[in-house]
Amino acid sequence: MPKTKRTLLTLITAISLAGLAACATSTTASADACADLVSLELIDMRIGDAESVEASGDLPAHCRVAGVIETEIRFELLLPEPDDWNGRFLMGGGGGFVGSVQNQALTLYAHGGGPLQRGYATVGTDTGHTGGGIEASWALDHPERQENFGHRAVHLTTEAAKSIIGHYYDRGPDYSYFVGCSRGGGQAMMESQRYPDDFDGIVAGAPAYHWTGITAGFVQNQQAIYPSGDLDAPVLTADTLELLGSSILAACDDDDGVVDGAMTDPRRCEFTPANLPRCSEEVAAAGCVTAAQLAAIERVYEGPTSKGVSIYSGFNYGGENDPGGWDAWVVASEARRATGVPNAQYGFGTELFKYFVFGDPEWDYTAYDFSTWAEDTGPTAAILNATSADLSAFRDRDGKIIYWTGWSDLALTPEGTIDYYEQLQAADSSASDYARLYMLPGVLHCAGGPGPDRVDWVEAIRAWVEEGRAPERLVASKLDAEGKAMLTRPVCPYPQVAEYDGNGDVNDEQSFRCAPVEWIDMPLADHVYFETRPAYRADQVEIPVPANSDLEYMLDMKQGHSVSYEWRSTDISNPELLLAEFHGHTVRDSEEPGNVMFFKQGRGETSNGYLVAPFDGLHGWYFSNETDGDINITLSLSGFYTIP
Ligand SMILES: [Ca+2]
Repeated sequence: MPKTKRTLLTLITAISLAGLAACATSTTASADACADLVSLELIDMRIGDAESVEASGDLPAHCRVAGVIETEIRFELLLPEPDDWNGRFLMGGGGGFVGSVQNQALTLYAHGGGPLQRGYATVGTDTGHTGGGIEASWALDHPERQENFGHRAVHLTTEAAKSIIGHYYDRGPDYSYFVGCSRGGGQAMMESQRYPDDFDGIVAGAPAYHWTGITAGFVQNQQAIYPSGDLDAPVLTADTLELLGSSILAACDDDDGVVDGAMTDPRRCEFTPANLPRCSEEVAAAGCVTAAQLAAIERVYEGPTSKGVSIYSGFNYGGENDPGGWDAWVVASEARRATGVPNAQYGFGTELFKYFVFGDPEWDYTAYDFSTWAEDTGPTAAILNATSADLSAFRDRDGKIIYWTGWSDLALTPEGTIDYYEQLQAADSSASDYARLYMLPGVLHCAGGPGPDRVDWVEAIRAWVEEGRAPERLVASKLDAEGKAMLTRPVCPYPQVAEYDGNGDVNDEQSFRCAPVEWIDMPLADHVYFETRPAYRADQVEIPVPANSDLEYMLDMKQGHSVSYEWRSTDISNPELLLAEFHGHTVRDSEEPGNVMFFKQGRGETSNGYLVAPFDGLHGWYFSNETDGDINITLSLSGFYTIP
């Protein structure tokens, strides 16, 4: 059971709870109790409006509370009638830069029934500013708003909502949940990392958790597609997308045994853009690509770089010619170009760099070479990114978290979500006890695409938290125009995939089983390590670490190479005084700091794990022996590496 939490929003004066409790079954009484909420005063919060809303259509009667935290964090809380309340609290996230009160529990996560129909009290927030979803001028020179958007607003709204729930029902929620997709998925991850006490269960869909990495990709894609800044002259056209998408599906759709416009795992598709027909004399035309078009296409799949080093994952095959895919996110229709924001990657990428990173509305994306990307984006990353793989506090309070992403997402890279999940597993080998990932084939950003996109994530996380039923096999549906399921598929915990039995109805999930993947060589291998792959090896290394000293032991690894390891110290008097940081950095040929990435940090006498090197460089351990005695560390290694 969740513990009762102390809240920041301390009660000053409250409405008469005795009267409320006695009359809770009366609609009139609950209407009065609802209206009385406007007199509830909490520190740094005021309720502007509280009104009873009568039942209409599918929506049951409820109390709607609108309030403001501090000066400009707005929220709206919907409270079921006391007799209808299921004792639970469900917060929904928002999309893009938010900017209006949004609650994705009422929209994207209403499959299987909206929160009020199910009896949840539910809240959403505008994250502390007003504006359009792809518009960030509100952040200019406004660090408070940046922090509110980055993480504070969701947390403070959670605390405010719990306080109001406590006063309205005379008790706090038994369980609290957060669901979100896109920006909302990033909010979900931020909560798990920064405010682990807020929620018992969290669902992070297509999470925008690495803002500085993903927007680097957005801007580099736009540099390739709109190199001069002329929005009337995109390098890629609808003809290119049609050629690209149909070529990929022709090559790979039936790899999974079902021709359905989707790939079970697009990383296994052996299509190569360089093999597309080339246009003669570099004149763009339907049915072929020019050199510039090919370069732009490869940029989108390969992801952004800084000084030649990969800094974030690229996108996967899928969604090239689906409405809501490349046209909306990567390239543009003519109508969209006329708005000045040709596509959403252009909008989010340029707005983030203008208003968060550089504080310069005139910043020109065409002129930025990303060589100082890490330094330039550091302060923004500290506010917006939710990249910590340390979920120990969330785990220790019995929290559960689900991640999911559509394989055809062109907003947040599918492999970005996978990267984070693999980091979690590298940091804690039992991470799947409390964290699971689900990849949805043929699904675009949060919804849409040829693949089934409707999953009752709310019920999945509830059952896991409250009944200990870890989601082993969920079911996704695709609805027809009448809202009837026309296609169902199992949704399997990563890295399992839904495997067709070869003869059943391909539209029925019963014809599929969740099967482990037998990995074939990944596309990454073609680019990185096939030619130069070192032999598999295993070593046992003894590393003496003298008293009160530190040292590094590093392996030379290429991107995509893997290593399994276990180290154990002997002769240590107090394991808490041995600090170990498993990390990697690019090879430094000067005093430049280079790129550093931490995989696992902690104290203790032993650790083990697995790493797929995210970039070429030195990967290994920093050990700091803070005791007064010499110790020895025995390190066992196996995999693909060299010892420099
Ligand atoms: Ca297929």
